[in-house]
Amino acid sequence: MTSGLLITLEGIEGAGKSTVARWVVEWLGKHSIRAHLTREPGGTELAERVRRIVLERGSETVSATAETLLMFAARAIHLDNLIRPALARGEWVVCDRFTDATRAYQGAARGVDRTWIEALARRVQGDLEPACTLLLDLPVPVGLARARSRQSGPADRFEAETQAFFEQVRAGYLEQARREPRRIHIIDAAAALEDVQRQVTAVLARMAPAAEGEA
Ligand code: Z5A
Repeated sequence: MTSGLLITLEGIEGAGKSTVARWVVEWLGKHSIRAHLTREPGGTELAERVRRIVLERGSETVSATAETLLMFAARAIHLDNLIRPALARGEWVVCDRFTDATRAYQGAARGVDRTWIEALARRVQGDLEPACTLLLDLPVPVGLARARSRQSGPADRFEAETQAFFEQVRAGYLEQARREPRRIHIIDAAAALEDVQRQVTAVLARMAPAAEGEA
């Protein structure tokens, strides 16, 4: 049996990752590819508990170092219990955020040392890398307006961040895409959803042999 592929979606808040991730799983299903939809931080019962710790705005300080370690702790649990077993069964995994989010949020925006992030990534992931990453890119005010129009309840630790913070996140993602142009595909996420889906189809069709000719 051949092993499955890991596809990740990245972008700032409100870029449309969750919407597009659901659509990607449906698209793969129509092409006879079984895919799991999951997210980070989270994805398993235990990793979702870590997610709650890292997102909630409590009274104690959570340093950028602690935040980075929590992201990788959740990722290690997620990899061991969901991602690696699924890939070993030959299934695909569509993951809403992965290590590029740590590079962008903790690295580019919070200033955590990049070498340390890469060392943790190697330790936690080994040689596992996404086969393809869809970077949903759009101007920060557009993403924040989308996210805030839909937000219910109090803002979490990231939702409470400033526009300047998200500009650094976006710049961090675009820098990573320049470093890895073969893996990271920039999608114009400011476009209407049908156009975003068309751009994503062009990428997926190159990965899913059954869908050749559809792009
Ligand atoms: N984080 C981190 O710091 N380090 C890490 O390593 C990881 C994560 C893994 C939780 O992530 C936080 O964790 C995240 C970074 C941090 N915080 N932030 N920011 P999350 O993914 O759960 O949270 P999020 O980015 O805030 O998700 P989101 O706001 O739900 O954004 P989204 O998934 O990209 O958007 P969406 O829900 O699909 O769409 C938003 C709205 O726009 C919705 O009403 C859609 O119907 C609409 N939409 C979507 N596409 C379109 C188009 N094309 N046109 C018009 N409207 C659209």
